[in-house]
Amino acid sequence: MIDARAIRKDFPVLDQMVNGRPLVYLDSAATAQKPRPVIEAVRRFYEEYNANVHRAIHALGERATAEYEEARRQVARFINAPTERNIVFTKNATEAINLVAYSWARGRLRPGDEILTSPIEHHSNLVPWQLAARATGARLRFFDVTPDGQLRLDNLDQLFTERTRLVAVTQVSNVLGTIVPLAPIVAAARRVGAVVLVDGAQSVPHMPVDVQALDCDFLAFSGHKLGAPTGIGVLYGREALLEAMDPFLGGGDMISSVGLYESQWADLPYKFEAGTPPIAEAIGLGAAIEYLNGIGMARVHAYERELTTYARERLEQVPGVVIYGPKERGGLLTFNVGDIHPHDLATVLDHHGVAIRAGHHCAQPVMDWLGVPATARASFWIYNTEEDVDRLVEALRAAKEFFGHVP
Ligand code: C6P
Repeated sequence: MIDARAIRKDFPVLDQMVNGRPLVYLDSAATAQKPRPVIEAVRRFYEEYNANVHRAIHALGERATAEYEEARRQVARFINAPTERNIVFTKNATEAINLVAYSWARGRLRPGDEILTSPIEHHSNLVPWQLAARATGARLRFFDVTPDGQLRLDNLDQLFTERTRLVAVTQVSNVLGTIVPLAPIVAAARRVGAVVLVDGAQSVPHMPVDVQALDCDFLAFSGHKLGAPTGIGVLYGREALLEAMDPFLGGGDMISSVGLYESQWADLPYKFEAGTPPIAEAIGLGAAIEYLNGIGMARVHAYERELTTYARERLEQVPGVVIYGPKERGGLLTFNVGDIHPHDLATVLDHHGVAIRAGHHCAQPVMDWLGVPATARASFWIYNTEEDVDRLVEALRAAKEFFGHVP
């Protein structure tokens, strides 16, 4: 088991008082805090070797390029991609998914083709497909959801048809915590020749993810949810697909030669990285991965499961608390307390130094499915402890009292 109390000391931002109480940060699904080695890596870049990459013929530029490319290799190893050519740096998971929606889907989907996705997706893995469907005449279809918030998998032979060209699905829901079993979905996709995109935004920071074992075609995730800076994300793509795709954005660095009317594209992955990339951010991502490797992703996952189970059991004891989603889940709990609006709840919790997220969590179809306008959400990472959960429960009881919901 990991020692969360020791880990916590690596995250300077957690060592502060908020509204007179020690901070309890339970919003890591929105963005995770950064460990000191990441902050140091970014500082070193700016203090010692800030320069543009792939361009400069000088010592600083060569070091910046080497560190940037080393970060790409670290990402490739972290998700077991065959080579670093499979790793495209983007701004975030949202941009990675949009890259596929533009560069793969637009040129390939035909009227009547089907994109299969689910009602539990984050907007980032839904809206790009709505736009692609509108542009191509393709049709969106959806997995069914079981009453406890899992994807129904016993009707895959009806869902997947000879028109299914793409399945885009999350590995972990950011609202329900559902862990989607991808193996049967990938197998069904293979039977009809569909391409599989996995939204790994809420899985890659929390569990071992191996793209070759998953056998997916694309995987998207954001650095900022795994301890890296904001502004860096990753698209993993199968090499043959990336090779066949047109560029997403045009500009510097993504070309091999340019004429007035025609250009040739750079090799993978640079074909998809137009303009000056987020250099410090990518180097920070490499440092975050190194930090997580030092802990071990299997241990991260095991620890979060234990802590989330503890949190679930504690919250279930608070009268009026309704928890949404399946029992077996990722490291988050989404809930409501009586008829207290989640925004009001989050405000009172903040007065107690406890940071949670409240709202629709960029997943309005999930709210529609739950039949509520909004929820509260507590999400956990490697630095959270049982004491944090106890503080959450204590603050919830105080909020109930404040709003007159006694007991
Ligand atoms: N979810 C949350 O609080 P970006 O914004 O591109 O870094 O990540 C988008 C995204 C995609 N898929 C899933 C499953 C996600 O959870 C997110 C981001 C945050 O739940 C911010 S809305």
